[in-house]
Amino acid sequence: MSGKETSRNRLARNLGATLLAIGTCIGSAHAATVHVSMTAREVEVPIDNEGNKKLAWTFDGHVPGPLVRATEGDTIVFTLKNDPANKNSHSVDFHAARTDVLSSFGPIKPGETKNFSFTADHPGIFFYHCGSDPMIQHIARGMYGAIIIDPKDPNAMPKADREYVLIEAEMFDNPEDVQAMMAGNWHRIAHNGIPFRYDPVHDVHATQTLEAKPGERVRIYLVNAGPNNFSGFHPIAGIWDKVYPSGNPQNALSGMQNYTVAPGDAATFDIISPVEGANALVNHSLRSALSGAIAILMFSKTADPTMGRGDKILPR
Ligand SMILES: [Cu+2]
Repeated sequence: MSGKETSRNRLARNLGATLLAIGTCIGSAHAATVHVSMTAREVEVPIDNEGNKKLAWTFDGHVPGPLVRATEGDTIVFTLKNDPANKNSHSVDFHAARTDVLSSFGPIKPGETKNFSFTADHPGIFFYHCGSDPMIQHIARGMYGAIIIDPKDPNAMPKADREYVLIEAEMFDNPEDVQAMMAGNWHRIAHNGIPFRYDPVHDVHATQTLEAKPGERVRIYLVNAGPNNFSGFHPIAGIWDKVYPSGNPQNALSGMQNYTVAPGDAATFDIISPVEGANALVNHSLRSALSGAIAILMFSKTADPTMGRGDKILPR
């Protein structure tokens, strides 16, 4: 009798442990720890398609900074180093994080390093930037980037055939002139650091377009770095099949001609072309478009298979 109870208890205990293990496994099946490290660097970067350079403040020496990607539920462990050769304090502010602003986002001096971590609780496309004073200048000089948090449910959104990140940002001829930034007196608009970067129509020195095949679902992640300008994002000769404000699959809008992305905001835009030809992706505030915020998306049956995939999601 007691022997039977013992074995029944053991069975129950084992079953309980198994169920607990399965539960833990389901709860963390895709959760990972993602280590991200960046170095603030004050270096010269290209400012146009001709290759002219100017001193910028950057994450890892590029404008924009690295594209960060993780999955909903992941823990992101972030390390920021401020290059000892720099002259200024720098910091990072991840819009994908819920944390303490002072300890996580506070500035560090040249030569210092800091760490913080957060869980990626919300899927979507989020802005990150330096928040050191004056923040308007740290962003205008190039300290910005994008982080994609993929939904943990792979079927939460239609599968994209190609993906492109476009970070729109104002450029100022004199990056020392904080008063011009405060007054909104920008001179050009960049996509991924350079005006007309993907538009050989308006700049003969541009060497790339965004590419896809007719019928493919192309997913554009538009991040508006600002610091001040709004972006009304429209695909000339197309319609956004879906728009997801902040990139969250629960925010789906359909059949949109234009959707406004505020400074510091981002959204996911899906487009499908039934025909070969070009769409021009513009900020339809036309001073912005004609100052650099036009990207050509070419639909052709012979589209470069590497574009919009791997390291060509943010083509440099
Ligand atoms: Cu900075």
